[in-house]
Formats: sequence, C-alpha cells, structure tokens
Amino acid sequence: MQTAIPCMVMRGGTSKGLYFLASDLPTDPAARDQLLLAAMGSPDGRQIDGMGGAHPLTSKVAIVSASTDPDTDVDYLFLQVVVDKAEVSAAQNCGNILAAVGPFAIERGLVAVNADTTNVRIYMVNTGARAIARVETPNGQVNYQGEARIDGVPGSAAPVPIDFLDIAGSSCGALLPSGNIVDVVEGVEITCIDNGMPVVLLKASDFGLMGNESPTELEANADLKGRIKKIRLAAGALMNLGDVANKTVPKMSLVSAPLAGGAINTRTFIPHRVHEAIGVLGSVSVATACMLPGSVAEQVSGMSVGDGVCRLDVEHPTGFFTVEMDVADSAKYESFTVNRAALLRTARLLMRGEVMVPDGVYQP
Ligand code: NQM
Repeated sequence: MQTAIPCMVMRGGTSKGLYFLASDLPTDPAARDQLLLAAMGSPDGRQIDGMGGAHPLTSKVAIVSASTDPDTDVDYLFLQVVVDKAEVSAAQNCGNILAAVGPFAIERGLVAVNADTTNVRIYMVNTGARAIARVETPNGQVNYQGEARIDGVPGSAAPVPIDFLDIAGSSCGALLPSGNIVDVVEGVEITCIDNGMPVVLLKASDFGLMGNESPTELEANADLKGRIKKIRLAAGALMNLGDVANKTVPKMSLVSAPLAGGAINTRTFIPHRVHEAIGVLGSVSVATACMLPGSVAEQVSGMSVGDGVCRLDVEHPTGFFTVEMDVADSAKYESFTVNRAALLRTARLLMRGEVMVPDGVYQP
C-alpha cells in the first residue's frame, strides 16, 4: 500500500520542485524528511524511484502555509533534498523555487485573487526575510502564459517580478560576515557576502581559468574542485556558518570580467555541482558585491555604480540575470546599505495531484 499526499509540481525560475501545503505533511521534521526523501527517490544518483530530477536544481521542495502575521500572506519553507544522500536541508533559502510560491498559494486557496495582479507577501522561513511576488491573475485565475523570458528556461511565460526587502545578512548575521571586504584563504583573495544567499567570491584568474569554462569542464577539474572545497570549509567558519562540510552554503562563485556587456561574469559551485545559470539570491549577493568598493567582484566588474537604483546584469553559463538594486552610502563598504533588491522570474504549474509514498515510510 502507499499513502497519497496532495502535491503540485512547479517550475520556479530555473528550478523545479514539489510544492506542498504544510497541513498535508507531518509536523515532526524527522518524519517529514523521511517522507520527502521517499517522494523524491533519494538517496540515489538517478532518483529513479521518485519525483526528483537527479540534480540539485530539480530536487527541491517548498512547504507553504497561511501566515498568522497580518502583514504577511504566506510562510514559505524551502528544503533541499540531497540527490545521493539521505539528507534534507533547511540551511539555505531558494529564490527560484520562491518564484512559484505566489502562484501555488493562489492555486491552493491560501491567497485570494484581488485584481488583475495579486501581490503575495511571503515570509521566507529559512532566513526570516521577506519578499513580495506580483502574480498575474486576470479573470480570477493565475496566468502562466506571457512574453517574459529568463535565461535557462526555453520559451516565454508570464512575468513574476519579486521584491526583496530585508535580506542583508539573512543567513550569516551581516552583509559582510567576516567583517572584511577581502579575506585571504589558502593564499587566495576572497570576498564573503550574504545578501540573501551566503556566497564566496573568487577570481577565476586566481585558478588559471578564463571564466568562460562550461559547468561540465569545471566539474571535471578535480584539482580546482579540491582547492575550492578547502577554501569553502575555511570560509564557512569565517561566515558564522560553522562546519559547512555537509551544508549547501556557502556557494562558491568564480568571477571574471564581463564577456557580454554585463556587470560581471560568473561560474557558481552550488557547492559541488556547477549551476547551469546562477541562483536568484546568489545573483543578488554577487550584484551587491559588484557595488562594494574593493571587493573581489568590484575588482573585475565592468560597471561603476553609485547610490540610488541601478540594474546589474550578472552573466552566467546560459545568459545573464538582471538584478535591480537600490542602495545608499555606497562610497565605503563599511557604510553601504541595501534598501531593496528586485528581479524578474517566471513560474509554471506543471502537474497537480498526489505524490505516492510507500507505507512504512509514512503512516498518517
Ligand atoms: O540563490 C541554486 C537555484 C538555486 C538557489 C543554488 C537560488 C538562490 O537556482 O536563491 O535560487 O544555489 O543552490 O534554484
């Protein structure tokens, strides 16, 4: 026998995952995680006996519930289901999966449609930060079709603009968690930053790279992976994240001068596989670093920016990611303040139904 759990499969930005109402899952985190591992088919490199797509970007879960805070519509907990280990991690947030949380909340009746566009105010449980997603809702329903294009997703879809309000230091306690604009680890200059996602910035040239290498080439470079792993373990401690050996943060972003007219070029280890694009909050952290005088990113960036609102194109292996930043006191990193970050995503409902979990894993 199997147990059927109501679930939607959604694409959020350049990621894909299972979306659940919190009320449909066990409240005990250990029981919940066992269920999610079985639903995804982990641990198994192919996730052949579950819904996972055998890659970190397609082995993700959103758990959504109505908020009790009158200024918030829904609470969103993100969980990364590790593909080849029996691990489920709440240690990071995910801005791509976030893109479908608004549509899901409307589809599942947590948020009422109030006009042609419905603003969904989302509390991101993993980091305690907030976002507002604008979802097109003509005729009282979520619209998924439209002309918005994002790199890494074929075709076009309805736009889902997202505003982030208070994400600086949301995982590490400070925008620059080490207290420095640059640290030297293993003889390499790094910038440790958390504007929504803990990221370590490294210059591609310090590793003998051009910055235009493909994710497959980078993943095949054992020497590079070994060096990055060592730096990551040391940086984790500097970033107040403790022992990060089994964590998915910090991400490691190799940066170089822009190749296509953007602000900066990136290749990002998340942290073992290399992203085909770049994460949402990861790109916000990189864009922020481009604006910080003296950072590793600013050293290679092709753009000089100051106070107020500006747009930065963060280049990645499959295109670029535009981040809108509103900052103040940007002349010195010590006083630099982020007022707001905004970006565009798209999302789509792919399947609605029930995911089947074998008995023995979960009995309601
Ligand atoms: O940085 C991948 C993704 C992400 C995370 C990762 C993300 C973000 O592309 O907010 O979106 O870095 O693990 O889904």
